[in-house]
Amino acid sequence: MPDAVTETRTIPAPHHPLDPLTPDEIRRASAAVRAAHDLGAGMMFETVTLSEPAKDAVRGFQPGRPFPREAFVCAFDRTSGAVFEARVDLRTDTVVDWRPVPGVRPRILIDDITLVGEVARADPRFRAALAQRGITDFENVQVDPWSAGNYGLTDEAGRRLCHTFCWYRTEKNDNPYAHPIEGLCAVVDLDRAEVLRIDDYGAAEVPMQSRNYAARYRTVFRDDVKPLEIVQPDGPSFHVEGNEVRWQKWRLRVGFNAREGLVLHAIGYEDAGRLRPVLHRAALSEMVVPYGHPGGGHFRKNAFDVGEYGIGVLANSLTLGCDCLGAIRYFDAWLSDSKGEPYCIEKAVCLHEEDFGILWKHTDLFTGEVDVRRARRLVVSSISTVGNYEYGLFWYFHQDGSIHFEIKATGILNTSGLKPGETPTHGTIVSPGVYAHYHQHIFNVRLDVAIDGERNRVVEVDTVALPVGPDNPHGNAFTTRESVLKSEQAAQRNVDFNAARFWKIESADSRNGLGQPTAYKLLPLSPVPMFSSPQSSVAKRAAFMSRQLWVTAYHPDELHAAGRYPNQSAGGDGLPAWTAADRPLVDTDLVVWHSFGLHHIPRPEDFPVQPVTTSGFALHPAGFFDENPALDVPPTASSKSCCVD
Ligand SMILES: [Cu+2]
Repeated sequence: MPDAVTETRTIPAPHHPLDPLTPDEIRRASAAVRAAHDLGAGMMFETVTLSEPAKDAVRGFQPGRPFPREAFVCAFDRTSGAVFEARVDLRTDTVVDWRPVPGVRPRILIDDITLVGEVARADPRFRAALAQRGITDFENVQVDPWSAGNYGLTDEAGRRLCHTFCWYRTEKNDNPYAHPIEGLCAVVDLDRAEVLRIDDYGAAEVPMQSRNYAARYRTVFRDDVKPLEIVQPDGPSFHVEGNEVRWQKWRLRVGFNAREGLVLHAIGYEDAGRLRPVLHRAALSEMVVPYGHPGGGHFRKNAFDVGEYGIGVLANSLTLGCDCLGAIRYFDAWLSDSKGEPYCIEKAVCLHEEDFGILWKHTDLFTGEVDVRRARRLVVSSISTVGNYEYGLFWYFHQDGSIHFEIKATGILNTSGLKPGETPTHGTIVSPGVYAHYHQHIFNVRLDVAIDGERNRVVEVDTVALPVGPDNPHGNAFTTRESVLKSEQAAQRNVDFNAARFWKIESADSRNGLGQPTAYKLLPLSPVPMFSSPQSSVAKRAAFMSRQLWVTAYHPDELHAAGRYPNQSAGGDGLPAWTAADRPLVDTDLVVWHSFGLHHIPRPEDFPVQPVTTSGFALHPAGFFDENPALDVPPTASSKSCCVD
């Protein structure tokens, strides 16, 4: 049995400048905007979220003292398509900034997701195309709303759209992705609630073999799985106050918003009584899933699940004993609906500890003395369902000072029907007639670094084999070459396998006891090359995927790697636009952006539900400490017997 939940509700009052907006603040912010700038019956709220305070305000915060509090609001008028941004001072409930944002599209909203299917299924042209495919029970057709991208089509210009693909369910709980309805795409105008166009690329027979994974469909389970219980009789080792988490020497704050989902702030390490900053802010900034099939409507499949849908909006309510084991602290997420009203995703974020094997060990070969420590890690996680896929966002904090970020991808492959006579050159057949296209999941994480303070530099470290010669007569010599990345253009870098390349983020002001700059190294554990042509629409819109490393000079408005409004964007926003200025990067306040991901050539084993596949990166202290910082981790009761004192 899992241990009891320690606490489930987030305290509904802001205690710190970085706390997410409370339900009352969401309501007051949208009311203030509506009172000052009512857009009428077509007014929709894309976002009502914390306008994060300046770093000075965070640093100057003193508990119990008043602090600045502002909301960022994005609203639009669905009758005209006009988009506006506002800032609301929540101390006075007044709109302090209101500006139109021309030429952009807001995110696809929850309202749109249900609307798209209803509109498509009711359209006579869509019904006729289904009937041609032998389907007349239209209520069993699932229509997935996909972001439309931007392909320069004149009839799509100026509209807020979804592109769609559809599947068939034989019954309510059937896995529809076993039954793709190939070649039929409706383009839906979200604001007019009508089908703009039907793109019929030609039918294929709908595969009808059921491929269900849910327990309700299984009669046989393996019978040799005995209970494995996580027991923490004295409770967890973390302490939570509001949104602040203290775990051993780590300190951090948990945040959450509709777009990025889980956001961590003020990550620091307590070292000899001194709190040493590591990261000011860390979050998944953007992601894109480009598919590699050129035909049908499939060239349009490249969802930006953060910026186009909001990975936070799509977060699950987590369940003890299923998603999370042990002594758990959950955080609820309060978001705004399209009317500006608050709603809660209960238990959206899970905080817990995990056993993590061996922390360190040595057996003295000559005396036989053994010393070993068990490792545990602190896990802060959330899981979002984006259509057919699930993405788990997992931040891990380790006792040796390292941080690890992992994305767990699971859920169901996006499928299509194999056309008659089609050679499967862009995907894998995972069921008779069912084709899962090659694709990638490329993520970009934004790391507002603060290694021992704001003044940092990024150093690229390559390992170089030295030529055989007088200084290397045996050919065994290799050394490292370090290059400071001096400006934003020079800091657009890729991994180099042959150089075992990594990047160090160094403090300009702090040195360890050995005289070295204190630093963390970014280890790119899951680099993926881009396979989309640089000329393609998706490559222009998701330029972040072309480089594994970008570094920018800190600017508070630069949060999203593909820009604030990637939905239907033409491209060029975000990192390529900001770095065009080629700002200097040495010994200043920096933001490190790391692109990584999953290169997904589907396997039959990924269907009908995909086992978790992981990708991520690590931040390891590299001279941040003078020695292994985990020497003081005590032997656990179970490992004491392995240690000779
Ligand atoms: Cu995939």
